[in-house]
Amino acid sequence: MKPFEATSFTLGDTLTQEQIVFFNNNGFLHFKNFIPKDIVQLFLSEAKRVEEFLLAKNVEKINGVPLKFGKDLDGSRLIQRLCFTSQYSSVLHEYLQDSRIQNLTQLLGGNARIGEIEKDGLVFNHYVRDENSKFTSMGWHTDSPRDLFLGQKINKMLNIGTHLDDCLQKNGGLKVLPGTHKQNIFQTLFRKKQFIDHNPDINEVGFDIEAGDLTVHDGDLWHRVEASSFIGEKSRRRVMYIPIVTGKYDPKHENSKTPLYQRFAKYVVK
Ligand SMILES: O=C(O)CCC(=O)C(=O)O
Ligand SMILES: [Fe+2]
Repeated sequence: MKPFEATSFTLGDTLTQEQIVFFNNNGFLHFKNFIPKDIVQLFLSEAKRVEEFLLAKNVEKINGVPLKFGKDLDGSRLIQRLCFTSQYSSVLHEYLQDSRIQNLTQLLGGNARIGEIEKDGLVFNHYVRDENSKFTSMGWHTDSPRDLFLGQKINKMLNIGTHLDDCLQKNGGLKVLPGTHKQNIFQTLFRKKQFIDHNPDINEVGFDIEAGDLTVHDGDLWHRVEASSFIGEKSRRRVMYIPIVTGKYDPKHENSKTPLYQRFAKYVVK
């Protein structure tokens, strides 16, 4: 593979031809300043409000999907992976109706749609690193095979990340392997040990992320989250993901069963 040229774009109301070509070749896109800083603050406070509500109610699962709990730097309880967040926030629900987000479905075409109540809905990930924190990184994985555990074939999907903290690539964060979305199913499943392998790859590409940036990655693209090089407050990294899904409409509800992989996730996702 030749050295990768890092490129970021600006997202207008529709994708440009250049952006579509970049996505088809590489399996991801990085858009700068998708939302302004005051909206970043608004989303952070909404997520905090939802988190406090769920903690107060001792909610452990939403629509069958377990929440991931941890401890913040001050020892207080933290939800480190919150799902279906927009179900509890009209602000975040409104955000998902943004025409620029809706128009990203054109990358997949067909019946591609924002999966607000499918899969895990709007996921809010909260990483922070100190001596007590376990959720600092995520091993190499692809997002699409989770369908297999739901008894379905793998459908094309994308994950859209709204980044709410700054994170320069030299300090960790999301790393991807460009082009690995164009592989056979065997490679999608087994190129690396899903979630277990945390080793850097010479071909991995990182992002200089500013709060308010947006990333899009193909569900078949190999990616990982590298732990922050900082300890404490500077390591804090909050990012929301919403899937764009295809295939049969499959909404989750209160009585949805917990998928098998999520019952065991705590043993492998470090
Ligand atoms: O935190 C990130 O940027 C990526 C998280 C991720 O890959 C996942 O939740 O599947
Ligand atoms: Fe992922």
